[in-house]
Amino acid sequence: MSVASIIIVGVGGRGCAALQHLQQHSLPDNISRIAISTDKRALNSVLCDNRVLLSETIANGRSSGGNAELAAAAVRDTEPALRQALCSADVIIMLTGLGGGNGSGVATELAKLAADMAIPVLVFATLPFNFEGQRRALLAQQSLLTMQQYGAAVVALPNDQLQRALGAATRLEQALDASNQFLLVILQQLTAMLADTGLINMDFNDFLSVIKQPGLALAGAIETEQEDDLPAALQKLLLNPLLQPQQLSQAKAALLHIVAGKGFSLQQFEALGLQLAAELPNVALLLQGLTLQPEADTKLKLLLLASGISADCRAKLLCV
Ligand SMILES: Nc1nc2c(ncn2[C@@H]2O[C@H](COP(=O)(O)OP(=O)(O)OP(=O)(O)O)[C@@H](O)[C@H]2O)c(=O)[nH]1
Ligand SMILES: [Mg+2]
Repeated sequence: MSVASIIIVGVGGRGCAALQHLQQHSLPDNISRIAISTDKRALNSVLCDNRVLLSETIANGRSSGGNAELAAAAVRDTEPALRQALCSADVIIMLTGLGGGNGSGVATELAKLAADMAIPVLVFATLPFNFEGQRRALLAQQSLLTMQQYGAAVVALPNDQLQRALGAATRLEQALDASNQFLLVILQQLTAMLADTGLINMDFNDFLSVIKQPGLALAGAIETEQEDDLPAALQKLLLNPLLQPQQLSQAKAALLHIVAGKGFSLQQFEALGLQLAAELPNVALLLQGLTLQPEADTKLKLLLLASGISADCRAKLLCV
């Protein structure tokens, strides 16, 4: 059995910032990190395994200046190098901020290219703050839909929810850190789940079954110290505004992965499954896995990935 190759791609300014945050933390060996942008400075600010500078002829090594079409043209002009950089991937996890030129133009073109290369894609995409205006919001919405049309599972993370989650007085830097941290914990748990053999194993094909559902996806992860607190932790995870809890009930597929100590009981396993199932009345595929905690790690962990959120629900999401 070969280890799946996971490429995490940071696209545009937001994607590069998220990649840089990940760089400060360890991830399993089968993960490689690639930064992709028209903007040389943004690329050079990231420590990663590979960088692809998109068409210098079109963008002169600078940002797209909010021009998604220019950024998309730069992707097309750089296609051979992108194919080369991505061809070893069994899955691409894309991090980006929609509404900007690179974020929207590049992410959508990459979703198209990946579909052509038959590589599944999971996208974590921020949506612009309200104050950034209607134009960016519309562009972001279009990009969300386009990526889904190319078959990508897209987790939308509206930046406005950061205020709801953290409080209005939160410093901007803190809010952006929290958004990076939210991604980091999900990606750490997801990549560990795929790398480790669990007691009730959740493998790459389980993961693919969930992300191949058409529609929007949701993701969240949480860590706690106490086994008794797992139901409370699941509840807290479900209520995180960044997880878009109001959309969860539409999900058609979901996976819940638990990392717990040797004392974790069958009853606790079942209770968590029932607790989640109650939130997912439309789910047709619910996968639940368990990995026993490594000795050196005392944390209990929960990871939730849900997908197949319908077009109806998409419309609501775009209005929040
Ligand atoms: N949460 C979060 N959102 C960000 C961050 N940086 C940018 N964004 C969001 O992402 C959107 C796109 O911004 P950038 O990533 O800077 O733009 P870009 O993709 O580089 O596009 P161009 O510079 O126009 O080519 C913005 O409108 C913000 O809403 C960040 O560090 N954290
Ligand atoms: Mg930029």
